[in-house]
Amino acid sequence: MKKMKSILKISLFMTILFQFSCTTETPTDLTQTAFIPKPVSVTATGGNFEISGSTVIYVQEGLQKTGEYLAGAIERISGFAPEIVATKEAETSGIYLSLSATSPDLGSEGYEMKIDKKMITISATSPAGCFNGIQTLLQTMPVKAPAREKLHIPTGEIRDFPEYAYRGAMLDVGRHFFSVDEVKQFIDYMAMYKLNALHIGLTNDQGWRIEIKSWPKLTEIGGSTEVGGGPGGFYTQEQYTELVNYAQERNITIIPEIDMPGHTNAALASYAELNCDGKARELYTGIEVGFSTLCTGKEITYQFIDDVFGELAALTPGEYIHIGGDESHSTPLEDYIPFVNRVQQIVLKHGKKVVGWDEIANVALVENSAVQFWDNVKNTTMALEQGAKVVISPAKKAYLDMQYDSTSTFGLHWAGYIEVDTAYSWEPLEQVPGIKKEQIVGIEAALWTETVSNMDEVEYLVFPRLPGYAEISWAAPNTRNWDEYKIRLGKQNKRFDALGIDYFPSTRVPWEE
Ligand code: TNX
Repeated sequence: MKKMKSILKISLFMTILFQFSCTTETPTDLTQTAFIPKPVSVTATGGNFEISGSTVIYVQEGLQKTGEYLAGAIERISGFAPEIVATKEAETSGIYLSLSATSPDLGSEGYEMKIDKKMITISATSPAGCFNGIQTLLQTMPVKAPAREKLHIPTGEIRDFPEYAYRGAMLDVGRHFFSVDEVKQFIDYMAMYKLNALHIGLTNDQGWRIEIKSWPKLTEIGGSTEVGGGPGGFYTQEQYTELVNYAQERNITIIPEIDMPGHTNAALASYAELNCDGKARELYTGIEVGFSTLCTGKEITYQFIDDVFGELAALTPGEYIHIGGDESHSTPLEDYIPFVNRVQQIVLKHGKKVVGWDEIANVALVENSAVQFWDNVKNTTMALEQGAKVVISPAKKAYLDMQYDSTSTFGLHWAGYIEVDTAYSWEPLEQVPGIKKEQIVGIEAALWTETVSNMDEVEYLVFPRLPGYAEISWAAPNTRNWDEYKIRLGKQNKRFDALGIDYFPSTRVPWEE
């Protein structure tokens, strides 16, 4: 009887132990991970690599920051804080970040990852490639694991590189202001999906958001409100630099836009002399477009632009400055053309390349310019004829501010409704007749913020469409297919929930139970 009891006890203990150890599944098939964007190739070898309190991250020279990023992420997930060790040798255990990759097709942002039972090696030709590999690795882990519970990474191999060099998102902080922390959050969301370009719309009719020391009223007055009449806000140059650096540490270049000659009411309200009639405009908090213009015939206008771009260029490590140029309905074409001509020269003078909305193709573009296709195929074709490159951002497909459907809470629908499948199922090469892949810099999904004023609302429009745009810019066309993608996307809901992301629960996606 006593023996019976102890057998019962042992078996009860075993059951509890078994159940306890099975609370988190141990994944063993790397090919079953719902990676977004989809890697070029994934093979599985059926085992596991364990991340525990003793896991070390070895980094080759030049990868200290990249290693710190990975260590920080692992700590947030598991509570384990991996030690980072600089190394010159090829390692045999732990996680090893290396710049020893040689395969030329990896390019500057590709990577190879080998996961076996003792070791994970991510190798690339640049820190950017390693960073991308890290994002892939993080997708094999939960967003949040029980504290100090070992993480199990399925073994296998991944080879991966992007289709397009420029993989962008745009955030309009002119219509509604978003704080430094909110923009950092946006940057983190981009980094999760290997996006590498944040185009930030720093000025618009409703607000001027970047401190310009030589023209202080731009932010004092022009930064003081936003759509709906809220308090607005702006970034000091120090804060802006903090954003630039935060982005850079995540392989993201910030492309600042100062929109002109239209979309300039905030500047025109700040300085009377920028208006042709010498009278300051009232601040504007509505959502109309096309009513404002800088005074293209006044010399002070160009002094102003020179000062603004001078200060901005000094804050910008990236190669491009975005000059806007869109919807200048109050600027006659005969004024618009010489104006954009001079603005291009000012950008060049400050050592930057020009990018602008497709309307700027009406002007003789300077060398190395890029044009952002958003609406007008004719303009974009003119840009191509001039030898410019194109960023593909068709409003009908890639505008994150378009509503999903007629019931959507936030967003506009002037370019149509963009459900999650529509957002995913299009091809950059088919947007402009005759365009060749070499003429495309990449793609960009734009979030205009007339209708959204906080991160919950931003998340509703951005998720779950952003991962799809990331896949379009990363994965080759013949590997993309909605029916297969939607399964992977459906598996992201737990991640979104764990991250506190208020996504739109589209019924077209088979969300996991
Ligand atoms: C068009 S796209 C605009 C923006 C608006 C947006 C709203 C572009 C270059 N201009 O000014 O915010 O539509 O969807």
